[in-house]
Amino acid sequence: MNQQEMKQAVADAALAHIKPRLEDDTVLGIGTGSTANLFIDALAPLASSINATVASSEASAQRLKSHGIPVFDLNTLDRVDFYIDGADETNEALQLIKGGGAALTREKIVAAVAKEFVCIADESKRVKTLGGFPLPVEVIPMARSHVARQLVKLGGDPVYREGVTTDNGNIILDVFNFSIPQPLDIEDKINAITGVVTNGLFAHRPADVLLLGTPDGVETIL
Ligand code: ABF
Repeated sequence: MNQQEMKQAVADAALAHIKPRLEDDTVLGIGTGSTANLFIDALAPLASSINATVASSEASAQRLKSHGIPVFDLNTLDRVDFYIDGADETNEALQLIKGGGAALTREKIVAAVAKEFVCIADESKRVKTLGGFPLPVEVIPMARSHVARQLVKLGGDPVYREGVTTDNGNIILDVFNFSIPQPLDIEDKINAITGVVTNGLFAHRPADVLLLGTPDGVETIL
């Protein structure tokens, strides 16, 4: 399987993973990105039996609605049963870097609420130590320079993502050259910088299940 086929395979595997547990009142959390898009498209044939979703981005909400799948404001729901989303990197503990698509804050909120976070990714995302992928940090615009200076003190090289405004009206700093052997600690330290909305480390709330696409098929990692 090539990378595209692996993404399709994990999207299909995620559907197979949740389908037997779908009930009339199941709430699905839906992520963002090319792998999540394949999952949204795989859901389309089930549109009439899916009664509630929340989306981690406006783009995913639009895609769901285009298939006739209802999308709700998270505040109108008391829970999310499954959250299905991709990642930019995963380590063996299923701690992730996310946010390459600039949707990290809403992704973190949906993940926080979800009972089960199912991560779908091809094997290029699996690493020993997080940080090869530049870590996205969502920042309030007026704090950009302050936050960048603090990120340098932590040892990274922050770069302003030109031309990107998040769905929340903020900017993204991508932190390059930042190996992250202790993700829990770094997640906390970056979130403690005034002006940071959140960062793309999902260490305190890792995935519960990883469906990993490999050339030989989909591996389920718990
Ligand atoms: C989202 O999609 C992001 O958190 C992550 O940045 C990205 C992964 O994208 P893709 O599936 O296109 O590789 O889940």
